[in-house]
Amino acid sequence: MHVDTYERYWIMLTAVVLIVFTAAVGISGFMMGVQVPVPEALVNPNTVATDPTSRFANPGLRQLAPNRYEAYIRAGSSPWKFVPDKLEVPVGSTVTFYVTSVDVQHGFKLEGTNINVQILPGQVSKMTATFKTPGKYPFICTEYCGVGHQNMFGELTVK
Ligand SMILES: [Cu+2]
Repeated sequence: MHVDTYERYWIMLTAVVLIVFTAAVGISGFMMGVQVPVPEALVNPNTVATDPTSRFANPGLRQLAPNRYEAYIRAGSSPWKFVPDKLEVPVGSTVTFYVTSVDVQHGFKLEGTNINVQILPGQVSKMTATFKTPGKYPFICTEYCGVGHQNMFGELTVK
């Protein structure tokens, strides 16, 4: 089969670009630990803050084992804030975050980690990070959610 020289070059270039992009996705996804947030659970956003059987009714940090924590965080816009907005764990801790919204779409970005996720009402987003360096790790809402959006921030202290 005869293929024109220039056409063959373009086919080869296309193959190289495909290989480079596939490698980039593989490297970022597997080697750099990109977390694709999956809906961990579905909840009723109207009752999740008050239902006594919901972990979000009494949010905050819970220790599961030495250096192993889970953090339940509620995002909401009346008023605009994360509950709780202050967390503290010892150095070396691995923390699994469960975040949900009680009203509109919010975001949750934890500086210094690869956690950056949209927070949807009715859905629980789960992400995990290990904190080997002491310091302050601010978290913010990354999704414009109303006139008080700029007030939605908090801080995780590692010491
Ligand atoms: Cu928000």
